[in-house]
Amino acid sequence: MGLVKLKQIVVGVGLLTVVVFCYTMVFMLPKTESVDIRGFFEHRHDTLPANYVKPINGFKPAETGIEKIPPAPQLDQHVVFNPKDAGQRRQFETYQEKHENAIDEANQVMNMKKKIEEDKRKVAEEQAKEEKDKLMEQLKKGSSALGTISAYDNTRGNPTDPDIIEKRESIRNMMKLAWKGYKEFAWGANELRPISKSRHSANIFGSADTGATIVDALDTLYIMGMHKEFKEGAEWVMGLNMNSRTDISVFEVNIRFIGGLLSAYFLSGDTTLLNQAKIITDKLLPAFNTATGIPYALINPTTGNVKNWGWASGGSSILSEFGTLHLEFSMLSKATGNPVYLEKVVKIREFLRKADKPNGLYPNYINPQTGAWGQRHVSVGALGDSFYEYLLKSWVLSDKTDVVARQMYDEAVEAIEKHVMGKSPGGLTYLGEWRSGRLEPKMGHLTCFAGGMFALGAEGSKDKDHYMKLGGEIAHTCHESYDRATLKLGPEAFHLSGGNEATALRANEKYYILRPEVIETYFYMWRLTKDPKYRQWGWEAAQALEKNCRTENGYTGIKDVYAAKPQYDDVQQSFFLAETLKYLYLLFSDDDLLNLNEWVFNSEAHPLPIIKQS
Ligand code: DMJ
Repeated sequence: MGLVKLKQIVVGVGLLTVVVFCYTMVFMLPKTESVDIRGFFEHRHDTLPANYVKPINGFKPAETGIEKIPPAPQLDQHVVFNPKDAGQRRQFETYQEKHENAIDEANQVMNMKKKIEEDKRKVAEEQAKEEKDKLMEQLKKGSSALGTISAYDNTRGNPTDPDIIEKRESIRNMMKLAWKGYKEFAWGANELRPISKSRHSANIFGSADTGATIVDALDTLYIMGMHKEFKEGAEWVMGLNMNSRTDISVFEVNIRFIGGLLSAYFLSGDTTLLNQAKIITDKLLPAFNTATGIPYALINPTTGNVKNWGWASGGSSILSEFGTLHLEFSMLSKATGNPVYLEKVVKIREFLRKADKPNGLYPNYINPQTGAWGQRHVSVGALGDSFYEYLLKSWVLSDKTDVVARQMYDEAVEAIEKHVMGKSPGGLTYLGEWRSGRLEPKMGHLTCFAGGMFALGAEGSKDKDHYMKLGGEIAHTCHESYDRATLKLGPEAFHLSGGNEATALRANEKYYILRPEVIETYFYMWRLTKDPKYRQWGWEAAQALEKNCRTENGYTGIKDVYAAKPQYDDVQQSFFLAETLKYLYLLFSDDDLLNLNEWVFNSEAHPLPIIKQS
């Protein structure tokens, strides 16, 4: 069918070429002594009055008193048309005939063009349909190696305290607005611009419309009981094709898409979501073909070409990216029964375990072919963060059987405490940026997730109280960064020295892009300590979001948390729906909703079930 249409297009293009040629030839006819027939193309006259004066080049309109014709452009030679002159009349009629023929031909060209466009559209539609049908077939095939998963009961964890019920309901309403705006103005795009009411994407997602917000939001919609919205999102996902013609980020696709689809599968029991996760993961696999097994950061899913970010130290891969795959890949192997995904991440882990580590620390950059570390920069924030998170969570997800991961986590945290952690003059505990032995007293918003991580890792550590305390201290520092800002939302980065404690200094540190990390830490601290201040702090953040980031059609980031009034960045990040709102909602739910003894949240807050070993 596709071939027949292709032939039609070729014939069409041929015909179009002939017609355009004829048409051009008419235009190229030589100008006669007195008449330029090109003028005919500008005015069409079906009936001529007896004393009609043709306004064509070379004829000067006569003032007849009966009809005034707009004057033709002034030329050197002017001829008054005399309708009684048979010769002139014949000449005129010949031109008129040519004119009409040319118009007919022009119409034919237009029709032909329309037809070609129409045919092209049909071919594209058929191709898309064929691809979608093929995808649907694949999605329906293959059952889960875990057997039937029954749908999760989202009504668990309903609070009973009327104040908490009300707060939880307002978080749900925030989700409703975020989803509604996205659906209305950016459906299928990666993200929404709520103010300009338009579509947004970032380079991490590549060139295609891959609905990052839909995939990221599915599980949040599910647990909030927004079933109609979940269904429309899940249906859209059935047609999702990672067919970008430019590079996509292996890490981002993993945490948002593969993680999001796996979660939605485990909550709803819909196997097509699992199969979609598998199809997308398979597209990433060429990135892992390196000497060390450490993947490249970027892959073009159309060509299979791979590379690293141009800015990453000497062509390195990044720790927080290749170190944040273990949960999803190991779960995918469990659910599909195919070991290939687990093999990939175990190889990465083994390489890192055996590598020489300066002061027991993991630098952020490594060359995936030589295995050599790049710049000696260590961070528990940007470029490092979720690597540490995934060591701990791999152990939790494996029902505490992955002891290698736990040991690597414990050793890494010990080194972090020794070299990357500091106390500000005002007594705030922070995690800074370590560069070749020097600790910079500056902490990123991203680093604030670590409060929750320390608290989660306390159980099973050598000193539970110590790590719970550390979690609380990081939560406190990060809360200070919110509290000291005019708009009560935290900056992207803040300093902890010289009278600038927990505040940003430079303009490029002052923005807030709806990030979740601080609220994530409040959530873990609340679940693990039950200290009401964490709910209080979470509520303060929710109110600040309502006041400063809410717009008529969704939520936006802001450019300066110290400004008197918010200036919008006009982007509703997909992680706002995946993480920020989910952690807020869970903060005001009882522990039974996604209980931490049963579920592990990936780096994008997508819950994966702990598969019990006995
Ligand atoms: C999220 O996409 C993930 O949490 C990631 O690991 C880093 N941070 C962003 C949100 O801030």
